[in-house]
Amino acid sequence: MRSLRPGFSLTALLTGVATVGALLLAAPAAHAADTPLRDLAAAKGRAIGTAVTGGKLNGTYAEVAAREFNWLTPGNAMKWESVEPSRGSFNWAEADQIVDFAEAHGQRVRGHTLVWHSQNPGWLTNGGFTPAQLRTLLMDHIDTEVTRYRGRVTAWDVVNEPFNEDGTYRQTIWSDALGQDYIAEALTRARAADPGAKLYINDYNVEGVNAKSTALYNLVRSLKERGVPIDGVGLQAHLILGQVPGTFQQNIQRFADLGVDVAITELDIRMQLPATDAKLAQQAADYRAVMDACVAVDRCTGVTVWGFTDSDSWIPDFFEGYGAATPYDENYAPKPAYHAIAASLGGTTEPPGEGCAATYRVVNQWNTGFTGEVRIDCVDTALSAWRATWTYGAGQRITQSWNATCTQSGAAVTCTNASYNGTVPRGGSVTFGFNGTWSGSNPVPVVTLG
Ligand code: 9MR
Repeated sequence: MRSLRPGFSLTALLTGVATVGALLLAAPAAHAADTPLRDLAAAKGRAIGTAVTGGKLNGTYAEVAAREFNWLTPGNAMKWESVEPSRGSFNWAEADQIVDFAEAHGQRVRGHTLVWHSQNPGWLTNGGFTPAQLRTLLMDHIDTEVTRYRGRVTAWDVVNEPFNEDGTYRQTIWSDALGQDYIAEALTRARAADPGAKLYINDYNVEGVNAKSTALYNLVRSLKERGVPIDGVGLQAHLILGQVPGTFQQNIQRFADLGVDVAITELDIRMQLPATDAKLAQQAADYRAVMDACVAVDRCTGVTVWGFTDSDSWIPDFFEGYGAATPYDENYAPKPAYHAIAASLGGTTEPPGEGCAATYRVVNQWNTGFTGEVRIDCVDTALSAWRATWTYGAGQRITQSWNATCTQSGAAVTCTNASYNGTVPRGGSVTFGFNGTWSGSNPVPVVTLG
C-alpha cells in the first residue's frame, strides 16, 4: 500500500496559490501526451485490457479505448443470453462490433464467457431439458461461438466462476446435468473448436491465497495431470479499497509454477462514495500493487480493467453507495489510478505532486507467520529521515524487523529508519522488512509516511 505524503496535494496548491495557477493548469496538457498504457505494456510484453460496451464505442469512449488498451473484453456481448436470446435465433451484432473494432485498432480480444451459471437465456434455464439435452446444448453453444470467432479471439474465459467461497464446487445447471467434469468437457470442446485459442478458467475472490484459490489451484493441477486442455487462470480482481490481498503475487506465482498463464481479467477497486483525494490516492496505491504483482511474474500475461471509466462500471448498480472503481472518472479524466498503472508499466509519470509513497507487500506467508516489506519511493521529494506507520486490521503482530526499527502497540505499528538508510534522494527508494504472525486473514494495511 502506498499513501500520499501528508500535506502534499495539488488541489491545495491550486486553491492556495492563485498566481501559479496557470502554470499548474498546464499539467493536464502534458499528461495528455503521456505514453499510452498500451505502448508501455507492449514494451513489457504485457496485456493492458478493458471491458467494453459495444453501444458506447464512439466519441471519446472509443478514442480512449483504442488509444490506451491493447486487449478488449466484451463486458456482456458474448454471454449466452446476449448471443442466443431465443433458441436458435442468434444476435452477434454487438460481439461482432467489438471484435471488428479490436481488429481495426490492433487489439486482441478476450472472449467472455462460454459456460456460466449466470446471464443464461430464459429459454435455456427454464426449458425443462434433460441432462442429456443440456450436454448437447452446451457443446453446441461452445462449438457455435468459438468457431464463429476462430482465429479472432485470442483467449477464452471458457468456464466462469465454478467455485463457492469455501472452495467447494458451485452447484449450477451444468454441474447438475453433467456432473463436476463439465469443466473438463467444456475445455476439451473449446480446444477442438479453435485449437489456437488460449483456454482459461476465470473466477473472483481468488486473488490471494485462500480456500477458493486453492480449490482452483487443485483443479488446474488435476486437469493438467489428466491432459485436459487448460492454458490459464483468470483472477477477476473485483477489489475493495485498501484490501488488495498481501499474497497476490505469491498466488500468481503458484499458478505460474503449475505451468499455466495467469491473467488479471476484471480489475476494479471500489470505494464508498464520495471519492476524496485520500481515497483516490489509496486506490492508486491499490492499482499499483495489483499491477506490480502481475509484472513481477513472467507468466502473468497482463491486466484487464472491468470498464475503464466510472461512467461504464457495474459497481454503482450492484453495490449501493459504492463506485469510482475504474482508472478514469466519468468525464474521461485519468485518475491517480491511471498514473499508477502507467508507473507500474515503466511510465515516467506519477500523479502530479506525489512526494514519497510507501508500498506494503506480503513477500511470503505460511501457516501462522509471514514476511512483509515496505518500499518507500520518492518521486519529486527527498527525505533525510522517515517514519512509516500503519494499523493492522486482523490481529497481525510484528516479531522481528530489519533495515528499520519497528515497534507495535496494540494494532498500531511504527517503523523508523535505521542509522544508515534515513536518506532517500529524489527518485530513490528504500526497503525494509519484517516477520510477523497472523491468523484468519492477513490483509494489507494502509501505510502512512510522516
Ligand atoms: O459487467 C457486467 C454487468 O454489466 C452485468 O450486469 C453483470 C451481470 O452479472 O455482469 C457483469 O460482469 C461480470 C462478469 O461477466 C463476470 N464476473 C463478474 C462481473 C461483474 O458482475
